[in-house]
Amino acid sequence: MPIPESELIINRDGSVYHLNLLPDHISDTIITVGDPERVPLISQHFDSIETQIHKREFVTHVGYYKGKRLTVISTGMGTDNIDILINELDALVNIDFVTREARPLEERIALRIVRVGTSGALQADIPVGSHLVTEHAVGLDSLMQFYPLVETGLEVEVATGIQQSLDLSYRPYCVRGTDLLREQLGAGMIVGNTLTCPGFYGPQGRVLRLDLRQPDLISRFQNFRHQSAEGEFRLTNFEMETAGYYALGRMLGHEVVSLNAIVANRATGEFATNAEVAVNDLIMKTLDRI
Ligand code: R1P
Ligand code: URA
Repeated sequence: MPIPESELIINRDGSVYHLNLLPDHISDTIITVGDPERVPLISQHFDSIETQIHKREFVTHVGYYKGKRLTVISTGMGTDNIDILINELDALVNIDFVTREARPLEERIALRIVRVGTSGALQADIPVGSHLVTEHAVGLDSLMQFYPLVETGLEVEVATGIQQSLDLSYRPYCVRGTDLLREQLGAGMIVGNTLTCPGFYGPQGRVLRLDLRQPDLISRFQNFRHQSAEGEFRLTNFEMETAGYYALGRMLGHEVVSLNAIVANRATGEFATNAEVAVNDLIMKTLDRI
């Protein structure tokens, strides 16, 4: 059955609705960033840039790095944008835009998607300026209320434990990322478990003029532990997108990894004076490993 025009929206020039990209703009490996200004920070290292496109917060540069074709896309902030990003990227490679039919299962294309982002550390032993690769992502956002994500026993246990320790009315979701990509791109980085929050202030325990419903939210995040045969699980850092990537990547069959430059530490109260350096170093590591 063709997918109706209202569900898969294709612009007049044949590009997908929000990303504004054509199937030909998509390389096998895609680097994604939150901040649109981080896209040229990456493409400035390219041998050549063949295409630059933007719509809303989605800025895309396509080019070559040391002879390898790469697409770099910014997403803006939050898992609602990751829902758009991953569904539209998947449509670009796995749905025929003329017939509006999905590729047969045996012909599905798996993308490699590498998020290069910033994040706040929850634990005192994760220094600002360091790089952290996400093993498990826990989503406090509502995206997975709408998809049939299948979680392992351990993932459900962790998510249920976090629900109880935060006294939440809904169960968060927990997803372990793709091991191979994490080992390849995250070599030498701190391996962590990332909490994806539906906001930067209250949901990350920051108080400016509004009080929190749970004044001790940060220490609940910091003190959460889950023991299993695989060892002790703790939350290491938080940001606003990774769990959406890991969950949608699993369901659609794409390999995804989240690399994080730690710019703040909520245990020590520091913000990195060298945040730009940490982000630039992470960009160079990513480009050279990809
Ligand atoms: C908040 O400042 C933003 O920074 C982090 C968070 O996930 C959120 O998007 O990531 P990026 O630096 O990739 O945007
Ligand atoms: N991004 C976040 O979402 N939180 C932080 O503390 C730092 C970066």
